[in-house]
Amino acid sequence: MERTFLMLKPDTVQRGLIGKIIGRLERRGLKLVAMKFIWMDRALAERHYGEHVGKPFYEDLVAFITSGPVVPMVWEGKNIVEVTRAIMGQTNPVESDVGTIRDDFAMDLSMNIIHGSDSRESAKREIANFFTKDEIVNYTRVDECWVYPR
Ligand code: IDP
Ligand code: MG
Repeated sequence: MERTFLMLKPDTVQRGLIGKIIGRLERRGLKLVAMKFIWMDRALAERHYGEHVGKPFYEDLVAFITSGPVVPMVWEGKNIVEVTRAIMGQTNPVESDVGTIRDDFAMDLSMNIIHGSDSRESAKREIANFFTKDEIVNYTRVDECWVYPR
């Protein structure tokens, strides 16, 4: 199984959408293996968004992600990066495919509900920014045999 890093952004928390978004991931058959509820400080935000340093939207991005609590999570599943990027939709909700999370819940590029790693390499790095190995839980979901054929 592969893992990815997903994070519900401050807009999701403030709009009371945490349960709705997590529910969509759960019902797809993806497995939650770690989760926190935190208010990120600037240092963590800079580490998380390091790839965007120097871009015109960088300061606004860091200000937004530190503007309230967030829900960082690790999810597990086959092809998890591809599957979660597809469920999330395009970065800009205006361009997101109908039925994706960003299409269903967001109206603006800067408040687009959810972060998700874009490759296995970034997933590894991003997970390590937020979780220690001990904080990731290994378990079997009872319905796994009805999600993936043996
Ligand atoms: P992603 O979240 O779909 O992976 P990235 O390109 O990694 O998109 O950008 C990180 C976040 O920065 C986006 O989710 C979005 O909220 C914000 N962002 C990206 N491009 C712009 C922009 O051109 N203007 C304002 N915010 C942007
Ligand atoms: Mg990204």
